[in-house]
Amino acid sequence: MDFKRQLEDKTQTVNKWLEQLAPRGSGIYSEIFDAANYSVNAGGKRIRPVLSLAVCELLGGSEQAVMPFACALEYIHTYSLIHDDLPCMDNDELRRGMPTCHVKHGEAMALLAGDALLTYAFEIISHAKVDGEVIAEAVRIISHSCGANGMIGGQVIDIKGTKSYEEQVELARMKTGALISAAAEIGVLASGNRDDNLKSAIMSYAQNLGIAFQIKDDLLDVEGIEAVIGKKTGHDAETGKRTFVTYLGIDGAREKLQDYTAHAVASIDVFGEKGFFLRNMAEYLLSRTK
Ligand code: GRG
Repeated sequence: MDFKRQLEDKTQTVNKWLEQLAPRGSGIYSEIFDAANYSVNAGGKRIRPVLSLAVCELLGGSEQAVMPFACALEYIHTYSLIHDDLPCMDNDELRRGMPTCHVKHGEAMALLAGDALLTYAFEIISHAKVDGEVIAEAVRIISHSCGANGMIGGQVIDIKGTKSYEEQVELARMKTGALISAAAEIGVLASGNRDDNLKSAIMSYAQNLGIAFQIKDDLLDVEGIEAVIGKKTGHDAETGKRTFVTYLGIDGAREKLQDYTAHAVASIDVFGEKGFFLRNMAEYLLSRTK
């Protein structure tokens, strides 16, 4: 099966599980579910849960074991986007071509929808039908990756602004890379495969992929097509935010993107032919247009 077909299959699997596990409730507070599900279903690429699924399968694990953790990560990713779009952060009105959560549901409801998704992620993890020790380890991996020493710390660096290329790499490692690494790590965890060499290979792949992903995001903000990305481009330049493009220029950033992608791909040499999907995933993210 070709890569595009495999990606579509995995994305469909993710969407099926997200639909099954969607936060639900009724009553006079039910707008919170509308707001949360509005953003979960607003056209995301599902890269993180697809990565978790692919890693788990590569190491011999099952869809059932990994998907609750993978969906939890997608809920956390969605919460971060909702909060990132708020007027007190980036103040964006469009994401993925649709009005952002606060434009659609109001600022207070969007703030709460983000909070609800973050909390719900851990509820989902607690219900996973795997050993308690695996659940505890998943909570450790995911909470660390999205906390102050991970994604939120990265957002703080972003708000304060970077002063050097090295700080820019640190920002990318924390803000973007932490969740991508966590996606890979929970795939390893859920697979039950405890081969340390294979885990190191996967983690090196994910760490390089995370930085490459942010470099691509910075490039898209400069040279992407608004109608394809579904949000305003040029935001970084407009707000004076320093990015990889500021430090490296467009050509330099493209070169680094190639380098990090090549390192990601080389990291998983050990899997040989079985690494087909992950190798192609890295190439796909390099050339993505949104
Ligand atoms: C907790 C407020 C708060 C922020 C955390 C993650 C984050 C920091 C902010 C989100 C904005 C942003 C540009 C993050 C960098 C990571 C990134 C490129 C996110 C977009 O991920 P995609 O492309 O999104 O996977 P889709 O739309 O496909 O789900």
